[in-house]
Amino acid sequence: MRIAIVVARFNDFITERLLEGAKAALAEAGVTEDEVELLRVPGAFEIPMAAQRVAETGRVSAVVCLGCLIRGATPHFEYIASACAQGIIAASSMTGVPMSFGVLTTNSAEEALERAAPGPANKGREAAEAAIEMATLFARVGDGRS
Ligand code: INI
Repeated sequence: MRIAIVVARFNDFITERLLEGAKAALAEAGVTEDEVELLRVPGAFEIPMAAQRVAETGRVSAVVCLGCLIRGATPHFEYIASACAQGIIAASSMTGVPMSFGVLTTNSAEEALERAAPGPANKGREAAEAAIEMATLFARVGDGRS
């Protein structure tokens, strides 16, 4: 099973931890490193574009989307969070490839760190597990054309 991970560089002190959690979950599920396609993008806003592009290649069974938005001085927060979530859903609907949402939207860096800590609460791990489950489900359901 080939899986893509799209990870934002913005707030990389968090997103790299989400990436570690996602990679660990994929490895535990038997997905080898060769079967993981990693795409880095500038920020959460760009995640849906890259997710859609890699899904359109037909190479991957699911896309894990990882990012981190920390509410603060930026008025961008709501716009980017909304564009990211809606964009991922739209990209998944348009391509038929499941995409999971491992994008943190928190009030503080502390909250983000809690959700990016190693272990079962890591949201990158959770997103990877959801992606595998959905890819497995879709493989079982089929596309109705065979
Ligand atoms: N991108 C993030 O991933 N997280 C943020 O918290 C954030 N803030 O705060 O602005 C952010 N902005 C960058 C944005 O995602 C785009 O990369 C940028 O606007 C260029 O299109």
